Amino acid sequence: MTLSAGIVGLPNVGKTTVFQAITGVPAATRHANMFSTTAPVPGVVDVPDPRLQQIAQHVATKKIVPAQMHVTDIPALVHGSSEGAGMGVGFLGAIKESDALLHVVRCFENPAVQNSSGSIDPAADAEIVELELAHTDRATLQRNVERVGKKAKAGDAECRVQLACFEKAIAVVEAGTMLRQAEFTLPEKKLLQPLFLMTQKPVLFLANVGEEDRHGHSAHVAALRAYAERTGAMVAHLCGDLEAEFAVMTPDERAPFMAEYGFAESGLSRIIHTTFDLLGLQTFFTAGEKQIRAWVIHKGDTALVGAGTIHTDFTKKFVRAEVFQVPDLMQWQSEKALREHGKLRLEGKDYVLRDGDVCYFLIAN
Ligand SMILES: Nc1nc2c(ncn2[C@@H]2O[C@H](COP(=O)(O)OP(=O)(O)O)[C@@H](O)[C@H]2O)c(=O)[nH]1
Ligand SMILES: [Mg+2]
Repeated sequence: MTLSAGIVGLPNVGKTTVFQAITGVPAATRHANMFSTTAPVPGVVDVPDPRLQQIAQHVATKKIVPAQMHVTDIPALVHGSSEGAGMGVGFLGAIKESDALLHVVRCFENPAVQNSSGSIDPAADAEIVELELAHTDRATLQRNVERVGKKAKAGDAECRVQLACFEKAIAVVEAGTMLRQAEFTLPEKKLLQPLFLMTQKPVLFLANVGEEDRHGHSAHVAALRAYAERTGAMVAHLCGDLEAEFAVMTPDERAPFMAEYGFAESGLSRIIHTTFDLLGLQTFFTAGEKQIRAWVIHKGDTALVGAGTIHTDFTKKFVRAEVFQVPDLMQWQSEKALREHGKLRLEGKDYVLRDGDVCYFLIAN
């Protein structure tokens, strides 16, 4: 599976900067004026995972293939976007297609950068964008209530179930709650899925901090954290300006800068890993002569699902999986030694994969 995240937020909060930091694309369209991004810009990023290199120390291979994440820089939303203000909502499709939203909120002070709301107020800024998304969700739900309502009244059982579900969702939105905060049953989720509701998507707020607050201790970040807690979202801080510079450096160039600024992990890697958590995802690996590769699955997925991620055929022909963990490989240094020390386990199709499992799937001919 591929994971896709859409970057949203008010104008001039650093969305494009964060996009460039994540994708490592050198600055092209960074502007201090508003609405400089007029269409969604897609990008792809390799998911950094040091375990790939660790495996490669002991398994000879031709290439290393990291997991990938799709990221889209989406034009700014403003108050009234859902009614056509600013860039309007013509690009909402890009938001709807995203599995998760990375919502950039300005927490940096810089008088040279125009600010659409007059002052730095992270919670209020976050809310402006979220209310626009909520307005659009409500309109979508209302259209669908009308669509199924008539048939429901005429006695159509399926439409009645849909109607009840859509009305429940409208009540959530009208109570000022994000849909992601509401409990929906699995059947309800299935009914809502085709509507691509935006406030149902998991949100990671990115507090874009100034260099002086690069560890995210300011009141601005605290305010955003409080907002996120109230609304069922997560928060990560990063300094977009710094990270965008780091992103275009080689690892060797980057290391001394990161040390100087006191960073253990790049903001990019933190964001990607938090997004994985947010979406309930994890990684397993395959390792052989041809390639060492990271695969993305949901937490709780079985070996059979994992095999199916590699090739749909594998699901039909699955025999068993040989599984070991990266730290064991680091200790014993070869597959042979893992086998001898009982660290290479044989698992059936119902085995629940753990994050960091290295798997070899035996497939029937
Ligand atoms: N001081 C400071 N300026 C930033 C930071 N992030 C972005 N900016 C500046 O804010 C302006 C708008 O950034 P941009 O990424 O184009 O914002 P967007 O409209 O949300 O895409 C640019 O001039 C950036 O250099 C930051 O972390 N600190
Ligand atoms: Mg932009």
